[in-house]
Parts: sequence; C-alpha cells; structure tokens
Amino acid sequence: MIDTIFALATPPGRGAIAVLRLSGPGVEAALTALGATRLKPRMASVRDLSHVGEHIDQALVLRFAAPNSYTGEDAAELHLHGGRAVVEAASRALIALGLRPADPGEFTRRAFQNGRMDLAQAEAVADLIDAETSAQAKQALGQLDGKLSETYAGFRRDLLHALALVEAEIDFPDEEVPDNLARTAGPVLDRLGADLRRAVDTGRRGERVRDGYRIVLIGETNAGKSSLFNALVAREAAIVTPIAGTTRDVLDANLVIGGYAVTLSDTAGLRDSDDPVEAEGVRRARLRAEQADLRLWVRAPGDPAGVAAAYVEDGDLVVATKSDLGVSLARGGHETLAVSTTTGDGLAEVRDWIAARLAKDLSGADFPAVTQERHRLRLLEALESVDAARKALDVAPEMAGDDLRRAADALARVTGAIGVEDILGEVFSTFCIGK
Ligand SMILES: Nc1nc2c(ncn2[C@@H]2O[C@H](COP(=O)(O)OP(=O)(O)OP(=O)(O)O)[C@@H](O)[C@H]2O)c(=O)[nH]1
Ligand SMILES: [Mg+2]
Repeated sequence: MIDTIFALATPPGRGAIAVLRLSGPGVEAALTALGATRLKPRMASVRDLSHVGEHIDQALVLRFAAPNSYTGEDAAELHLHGGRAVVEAASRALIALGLRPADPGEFTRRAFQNGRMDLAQAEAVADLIDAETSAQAKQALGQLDGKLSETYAGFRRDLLHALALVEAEIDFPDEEVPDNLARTAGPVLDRLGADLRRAVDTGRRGERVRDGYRIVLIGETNAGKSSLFNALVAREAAIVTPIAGTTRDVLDANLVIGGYAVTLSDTAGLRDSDDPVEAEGVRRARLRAEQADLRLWVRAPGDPAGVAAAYVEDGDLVVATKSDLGVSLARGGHETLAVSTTTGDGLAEVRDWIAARLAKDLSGADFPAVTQERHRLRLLEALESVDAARKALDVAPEMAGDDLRRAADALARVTGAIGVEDILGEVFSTFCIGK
C-alpha cells in the first residue's frame, strides 16, 4: 500500500497563508475526517477544518482527483492561515489520520514514477525553485517544458534507427554486409556523433548558467586583487593591507551580473614562498585560475609579467589597478582596463565588460543546453560508444550493435527511461521537502 504523505509547501514560519500539500490514496478519507466534504475537483472551497472536536482553521481547500494532479495521485492542498500553531494543529491531525510527513522531493518523485514527468523535468523543478537569476529561471523553465528531454529523445531515436539497420544486416548476412552498413548506418552515426559532440561542447554553458560562471582574480601580491574584489562585491569581504601576501585562502562571493550568476574568487598573490601557509594559498590560487571560466589578471603599475602570465588565456582581461597613482601599465597582448578602487574610476567599465562577456558566453539561441554534470557524463558515454560503433561498422558489425545498445542506455538514463533505481536517490536527495 502506498503511503499518503503531506508536507508544508510554503516556507516555515509566520505568513499570510501556509499551504499543506497532501498526496496518496488516503487523501479523500483524510479530508472527510477533517470536515472537508463535498469538494469538487480543482475547485477552491472554504471549509471549517476540525479534528476530534477541535477546530483547526477556516481553510481554502483544493482537491485533485488522480491522475489529474501534480503527483498523478489523489491530492489536495489546504490553504491555512499562516501561523505556526495552525500548521502544527493541522499536521498533528493529519498524522493522527495515518498520513506521514513527506521526504524531500517525494511529491516530484511520485510525479516521475507516475509518468507525469521525466527525470530531466524533475531536475528542472528543483532548479526552478533554486533559481536566483532570470537566466537560471529561463533555463529551468525550458527544461521543465520538456525541451531538453526532447533533444535527448531525438538522439535516442537516431541511435535506435542505426541499431535497427545494423541488426537487420546481421540477421540476414551476406558477403556485402560491411558495404551495405557503411552506406546505410554510417551516415546516421556520423550525424549523431556530430550532434552529441556539439551537445557536450555547449554543455558547459548550461552548467555555468545553473551553477554560476567562475571568475578568478589573479596577480602578484599587493596588485590590488582584494581591493577590486571588495569593490565588485560591494562590501569589505576581504582583508586589504599594504603587506604583500595578505590573502591566503580563496575567497568566494556569489553575485549577479547582467542577469547571470557569477562566482567571483579572490586569491593569494602568486609568488614563491617558504611559508607553508602562503605556499598552499598560492597552490590553490593556481588551481582556481586553471578551472576558471574567466581570469582577471590584476596588475599594479610596475608589476612584472611574473607567474600570472602563465595562467592567463586568450580572451582574459587585464585590470590595470591604482590608476590614481598616475603611472600607467605597459600594455601587453591582452585587453586592458584601468581602474582605481580608491577613486572608483573604471569600476563600471570592468562590470560592463564582464556583463558583455557573460552575455556572449552564456546566452545562445540553441537552448536547451545541458544543465547538469550528470547529463554531460552520460552524453560523453554515449558519444564514446557511437564513435566505437562507427569504427566497428566496417570490420565487425555485430560489435557495433553492442556499442549502439550501450549508447542508447546511456541516453535513456538521462531522462530516466531505464536504470532508474540507482539514479533516483541521487536526483531527489537534493530536493526540498514539500516539492
Ligand atoms: N592608490 C591606490 N592604492 C590601492 C588601490 N587598490 C589597492 N591599493 C592598495 O594596495 C595595497 C594592496 O592591496 P590589496 O587589495 O590587499 O592587494 P592584493 O592583490 O589583494 O594583495 P595580496 O593579498 O597580498 O596578494 C593596499 O595597501 C591597498 O590599499 C588603488 O586603486 N589605488
Ligand atoms: Mg589580497
């Protein structure tokens, strides 16, 4: 027997209303026991709720009849007055009536299990709830609409088509098999390989929109990295002193620039040091510089090209600091903007430059992008298998069949069409309760 579950769907604490969400086969009986009878599905009705003679609240009650609900089960929403005591009394009554509090993500998990959405869509629900920027919300909505699932399904259809061609040839072998296959399945696999490669390549973009674009400040000690960091995040987050080697740890701040989520990191100045603490700081700074999507090479007048130069890539920005000192930096091969955190000059230009870079790197007409590492790994797996199948086609077609089946499995795991049990926990454990 499936449990009937309930959870507070609105944030805990005091508010105008609090919504308790119910789902499962026992919903109707629970509503009746609370005094909420004669409810038309999908119609809002005001009902006095009470349990064992105790008045709980005058609530707005919504009932959904299976399968036409979020979960696909019988479901209901109790819109209560948003006080702790009211919510507690209603929760106590529901437990007494045999319902149990829902686990994180359990409503959406049931929606998935009842075929109301696939796994990629379920992930989009969590992403939409977590979205803090317009780009994140837009991306999650696209995924919820099923656009991403449709892309994966398209890949899978092509794969199964190629597989059918291969199997047909194996079932009716004659000496021309490899020739025929190269002619029929070959082009299908070539196209599919190209599509998958493109999806994997643009995959980082979707992940960056979702998890934040990583910008790292690097440079010599005393270059003014922490001063710039504080100016960009608009608070005194990092310690600034005239002492070279002030910053040791990597400091991260999350900010929104041009509608995109950004993680900005301040790092230790790059120099050789005998101090093990500073040396560890420098090691971490280098690692971050390598992993970043964009490096701001922070240089004060007179700073040598030094170690930082090795980490700066084409397309990175040089920020020439301390422009108020009137000494200009010799321009190198990179785009350079002058700033002074003392006067504030040039800060707006740096922000605008970053915004333009984000728009260039992260916006794109070819949404939906791959939004999760989990998806990207499966796509890579599929791509490898498709490449292997393409090679096998000419020499050992029966092996190509195995490779194609592996590729199809990898894609099916993204949307949860197969291999569901082992990924369910991974996907739903990050959800909030009530969703
Ligand atoms: N005149 C002037 N001084 C600045 C400016 N920005 C930073 N400074 C000074 O330069 C010194 C070093 O600044 P920080 O921001 O700590 O430099 P950093 O790159 O973080 O240094 P480390 O953490 O040691 O690597 C401090 O004394 C700052 O006050 C500026 O725009 N103009
Ligand atoms: Mg610093």
